Amino acid sequence: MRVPAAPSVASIHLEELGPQLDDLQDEVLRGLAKPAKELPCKLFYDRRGSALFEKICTLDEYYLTRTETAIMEQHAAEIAALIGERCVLIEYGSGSSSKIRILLDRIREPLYYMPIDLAKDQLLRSATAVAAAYPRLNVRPLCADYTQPFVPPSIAEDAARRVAFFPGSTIGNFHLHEAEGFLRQVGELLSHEGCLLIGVDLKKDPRLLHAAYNDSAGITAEFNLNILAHINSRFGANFRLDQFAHRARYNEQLGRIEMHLISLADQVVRVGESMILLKASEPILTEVSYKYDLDQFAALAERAGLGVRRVWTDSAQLFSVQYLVSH
Ligand code: AVJ
Repeated sequence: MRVPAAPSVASIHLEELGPQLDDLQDEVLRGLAKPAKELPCKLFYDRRGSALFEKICTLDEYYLTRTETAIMEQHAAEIAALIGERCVLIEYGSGSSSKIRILLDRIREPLYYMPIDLAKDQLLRSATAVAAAYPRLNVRPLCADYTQPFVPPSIAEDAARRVAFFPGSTIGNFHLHEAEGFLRQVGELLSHEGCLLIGVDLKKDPRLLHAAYNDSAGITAEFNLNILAHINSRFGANFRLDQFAHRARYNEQLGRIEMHLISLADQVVRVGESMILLKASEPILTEVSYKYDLDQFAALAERAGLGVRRVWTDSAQLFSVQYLVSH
């Protein structure tokens, strides 16, 4: 009788580097205590939020995902040649781990893949799927908040090169000084010979940007409101979702999309042990999404000790994929 092979699911070990529930709740309360209230955008991604984000990525108005994917596919051979053989791939904010497959299909003999994400369930599911699709790859998922300083466990010291992968223009969610700090931290991790492959969204006609963050199906609005449902269930809060409205605007001066939830009434909300007072029309900032010029991003990278070696864009210059090395 044939015994079915043990599923590779069992071999996936997930490493955790915090954050603690209390740390996250403190961050939520600190943001809500500010004169201009804000919430950390990493809290969008509970199970429903991750599913809504995947849906956003398929929308006509949301040009980012399909444009980045097309750029990567078109230049996959060149990217793979730059990366070379026997590398370690470290992905920041791996989500569904779909874009990494474009690289895994082309790179010669990749040794390790370390997807890093805060959304644990999705991380384990996607890492398991990648491990099943690439049986010779060593997949080491890490549940961590990479917006905080952290040292990932050292893996594969025998690898030829460390490759950091940061797609989706998630770098745009950092304020400019934070982006510099983050890039410096990545650069230090890469050491000599390492590289960073990063997706960077570009400045463009504000009407296109407005449409991308105010889609006609209302999925982005649902995604934005869902952060409140997530906070309710995770931290024992009682936000009423029907008492808030989605707003996303492009701030041309600062070159960024600003996504807010607007309070529709004077209201009091409980978060853990704290009471939060909201006035009618008061905004809570839930996300910024910076758009860059190529020169501006190169200057930012320089300040962080990284050099831009190669830039690929689409013909309409909507989006860029960039190859950076540490000096
Ligand atoms: C994947 C985090 C970069 O800012 O465009 C999509 C998230 N927010 N629609 C972005 C998002 C609203 C997205 N990032």
